[in-house]
Amino acid sequence: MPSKVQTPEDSKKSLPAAQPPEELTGIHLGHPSHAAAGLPAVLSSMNHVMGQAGLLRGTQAMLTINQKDGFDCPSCAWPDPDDHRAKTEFCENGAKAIAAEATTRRATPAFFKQHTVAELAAESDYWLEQQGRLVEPMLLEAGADRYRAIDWDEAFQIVAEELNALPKVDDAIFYTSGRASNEAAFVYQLFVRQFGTNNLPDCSNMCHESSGAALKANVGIGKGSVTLRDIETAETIIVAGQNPGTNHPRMLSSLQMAVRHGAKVIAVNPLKEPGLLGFKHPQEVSGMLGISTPLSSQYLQVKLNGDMALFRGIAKALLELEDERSETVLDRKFLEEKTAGSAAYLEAVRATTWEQIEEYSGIERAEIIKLAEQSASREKKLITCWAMGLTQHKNAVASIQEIAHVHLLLGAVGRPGAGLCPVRGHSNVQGDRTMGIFEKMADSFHDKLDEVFQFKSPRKHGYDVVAAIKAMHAEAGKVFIALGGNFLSATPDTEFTATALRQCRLTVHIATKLNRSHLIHGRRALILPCLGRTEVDVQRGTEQFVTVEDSMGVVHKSQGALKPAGNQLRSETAIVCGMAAATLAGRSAVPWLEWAANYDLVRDKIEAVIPGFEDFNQRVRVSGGFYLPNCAREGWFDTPSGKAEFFANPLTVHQSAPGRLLLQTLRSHDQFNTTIYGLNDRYRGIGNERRVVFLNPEDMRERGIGPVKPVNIVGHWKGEERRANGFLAIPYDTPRGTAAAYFPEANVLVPIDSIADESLTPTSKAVEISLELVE
Ligand SMILES: Nc1nc2c(c(=O)[nH]1)N[C@H]1C(S)=C(S)[C@@H](COP(=O)(O)OP(=O)(O)OC[C@H]3O[C@@H](n4cnc5c(=O)[nH]c(N)nc54)[C@H](O)[C@@H]3O)O[C@H]1N2
Ligand SMILES: Nc1nc2c(c(=O)[nH]1)N[C@H]1C(S)=C(S)[C@@H](COP(=O)(O)OP(=O)(O)OC[C@H]3O[C@@H](n4cnc5c(=O)[nH]c(N)nc54)[C@H](O)[C@@H]3O)O[C@H]1N2
Ligand SMILES: [Mo]
Repeated sequence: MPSKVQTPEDSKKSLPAAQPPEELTGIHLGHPSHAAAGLPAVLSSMNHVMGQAGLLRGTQAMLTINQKDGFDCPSCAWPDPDDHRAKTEFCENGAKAIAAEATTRRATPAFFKQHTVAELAAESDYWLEQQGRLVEPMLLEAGADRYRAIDWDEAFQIVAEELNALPKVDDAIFYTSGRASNEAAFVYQLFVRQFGTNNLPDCSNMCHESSGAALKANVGIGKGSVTLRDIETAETIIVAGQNPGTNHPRMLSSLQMAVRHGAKVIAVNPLKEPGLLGFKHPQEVSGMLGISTPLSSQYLQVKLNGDMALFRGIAKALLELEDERSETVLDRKFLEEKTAGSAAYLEAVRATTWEQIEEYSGIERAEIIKLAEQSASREKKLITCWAMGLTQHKNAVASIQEIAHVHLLLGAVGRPGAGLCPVRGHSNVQGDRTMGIFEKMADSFHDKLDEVFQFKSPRKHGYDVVAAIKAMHAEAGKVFIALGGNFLSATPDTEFTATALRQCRLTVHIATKLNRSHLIHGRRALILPCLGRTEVDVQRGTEQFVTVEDSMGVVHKSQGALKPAGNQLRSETAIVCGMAAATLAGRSAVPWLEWAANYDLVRDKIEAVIPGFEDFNQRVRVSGGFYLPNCAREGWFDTPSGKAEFFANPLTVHQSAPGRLLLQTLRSHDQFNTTIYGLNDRYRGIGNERRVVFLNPEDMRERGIGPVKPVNIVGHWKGEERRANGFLAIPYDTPRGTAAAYFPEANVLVPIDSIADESLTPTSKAVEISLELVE
C-alpha cells in the first residue's frame, strides 16, 4: 500500500515554506535604460565571477567558456558562431551562471547539520543560492528534521528500494531540467523506459512545448529552421515575446551585425525592453564607451496575448498588398508546390476585420501595414524569433502557427536569411528532447530503442509536468526523481505543487546547488550532488566530455576545466547509471557501470538509436561539432501530406473580466529561472527588490495606487482566488490592462488548470488579477 505521509490538513505552519518569505528588501528605484550591455555589463560580470570564484578559478573559467575545446555556457541555448568566435564568447548573464557554479562556497554536511529543513525553507531563494555547491549525497530520513550525509551506494539502494516497492511503475515520475547533457539524458530515458514508464516530464513542458507542437504540425519539425548566419544576413528580424538583453544577451551581437548589414529589427513586446531598443557591444571600443547601436526600427507594444491578432494582421496586409500591386507579394510558386491548406487560411484572413485585429492586438493598422511592407521587401528574407511571451498563453500554439503562416505566405522558410526561430531557454533543452526526454515520443523512436536494446519499451504516454503534479496530488505514495531543476518553484500553483510533493514516498534531486525543491520533500528525500559543466570529469582515470545541442541544432562537445567543487561529486551520467544499475539489477542487459566509465559507449548507442548521429564519436570531436538534419531548413516538410500546412485557426485573445488586469510573470536581469543571483533588475531600473509589480500608470491612478505603494495581488480563475501578498506597485510603460511580476514569486498565482491548448503549457504569461491596496 502506498503510504500517506503528510496531508494538506497538517498545519501549514509546521511544514517548510513552499514560498519565499514575503519581506521587502529595500527598493532602490531608478529609471529604465535605453540600451543594453556596455561597460556596466562587463563590470557586473567581473564582479560576479571574481566575487564568487576568486581571481584564478574565475579567469580560468572565463577563458574556456564557449571556446571550441572548452565547455558550453550553462546559461542560455543561443549558439556560438561557427567561424568568427571571440576570445571572450560570453555575456554578463553567462558570467553570472559561471560564477554561481564556480563559486568557492560549499553547502557541506556540517551546514545541513546546523539547519533544520524548515529553517532553510524560511530563507529567501537568493540566500539558498548563496550557500554554495552541494558536495555530498544527503538523506532526509522519514520524520527527521534535517538532512544527513550518506554514501553513494546507500543512496542508490534507497532509490532502488523505493522504486521497486511501488505498486505500479507509473507511480514513478522522472523530471528533467534542460541543463542535462545528451549523454545523461539518453541514459536517463533508457533507465526510465526499462523501468517501465514514459513519465518523463521536463522543463520544456513549461517552456517551448508550444513552439514544438505548432511547428511540428506546420513544417514537420518542432525546432527552428535558421542558423546564426541566416540571422546575420536577414533583411527583417521580428523579435516577439522575448527579452534578449537579459535572457539571450549574445543574441544582441548577432542582431547588431544584422543591423549593420542593413537589416531592420522589429520588436513586438508589451513592455519597452531596453535590450530591444539599443545595444552597446561590450567587446567593441565604441560599446565600452557607451555608444549604442539602435536596434529596433519599429517597436510594437502589443497587448498581452495580442500576437495572434498581430500576425493575422500582417497576413491580411500582405494579401491587400498583393491585391493592390501588380507584382506578386506572396510567393505563389512556393505556396502551390510546397504548402497545403492555404485557401481555407486565406479565407479566414479575409474574413477577419481590421477592427478586430486592432482591438485584439492593440496595434494600429498603419503600423501593421508598415511591418508587412518591410517583411515583403527586397528578397523577403524574414526571420521571426520568439520565446516565452508567445509560448505561455492559452492560444500559444495557434499564435505560433500564425507566425509560421506569415512565413509560408512569403516562402520565408528554408531559404538563406529567412526562417523560423524559437529561441530556446536552457542550454541543452533541445538536445534533451532529441535524446528522448519526452512523455510521448514517436513510435519510430520506441521501435529503434526496442531493437537496439532488445526490450519492449512502454508505449502508453506518460505524464507531462502538469499531469505529474496532478497525479502526485491525487494519490499519495509516488516516487519523484529530478535530474536538475527546481520543480517546486518552476511549476505553477506553488501551494498545490507543494502538497503534491509532500505526499511522495521519496523525492530525489540530482543538483549542483541547494534550492527550495530540496526542502519541500516526500516521506524520505535525497539530494545527489553532481559535477557542473565547468568542471573536469574523470572516470576511471580517463577525462570525459559531454555533448549538447544548441537552439539551432548544432551538436558539439562540452568539456570543463575547473577542479571539481568536491571529491565526492559524481557526473550526472554516472549518477543515473548508478541508480539504473541498482534499480534494474538482474533485469537489464545494459552495462550501466561500463557506460558510466566511458561516455563514448553511450554515444555509440545514441548513434544507433537516433537519426542524424552517424559517426557521432568521430564527428563530435571535430572542432565546432555538426548540424543535425532539419527538414524545414533544407526546404522540405516532414508532415503527413509532405507539405507545409496552413491551419485556419479561429482568432482568439484573452478577454479579462471588467476591472481585472492581465499579469505576465517574467525574469529579472539577476536571475536564471529560479536561481536568484542578485536583487537588481538593472535595465528596468529596479534595485534591491524582487517583490514588485509593474503596472500601467493610468491603471494605477484609476485604482488610487501611488508609486511604490504595497499591494496584494489576487489571482482569479473560475471562481477560485489565489494570493501573492506584499508587492510594490511600479509605474511602467506597459499597455493598459496589463501587469508584470517576477517568476518564481508570482507562480503561486498561476492556476494548475490554466494551460495552453494542445501543448498543455502553464499560462504563465496570462493570469487574471485584481489588486488590493495594503494600508
Ligand atoms: N539570464 C537569464 N537567461 C535566461 C534565463 C534566465 O532566467 N536568465 N532563462 C532561460 C530560459 S529557460 C528561457 S525559456 C529563456 C526565456 O527568455 P524570455 O522569453 O525572454 O523570458 P521572459 O523573462 O519570460 O520574457 C518574456 C518576454 O516576453 C514579453 N511578453 C510577455 N507576454 C507577451 C505577449 O503576450 N506578447 C509579446 N509579444 N510579448 C510578451 C515580456 O514583456 C518579456 O519581454 O531565457 C533563457 N535564458
Ligand atoms: N511563472 C513562471 N513559471 C515559469 C516560467 C515563467 O516564465 N513564469 N518559465 C518556465 C521555464 S521557460 C522553464 S525552462 C522552467 C525552468 O524550470 P527548471 O529547469 O526546473 O528550473 P531552474 O531554475 O532552471 O533549475 C535550477 C536548479 O538546477 C540545478 N542545477 C543547475 N545546474 C545544474 C547542473 O548542471 N546539473 C544538475 N543536475 N542540476 C543543476 C540547481 O540545483 C538549480 O537550483 O520554469 C518555468 N516556470
Ligand atoms: Mo525555459
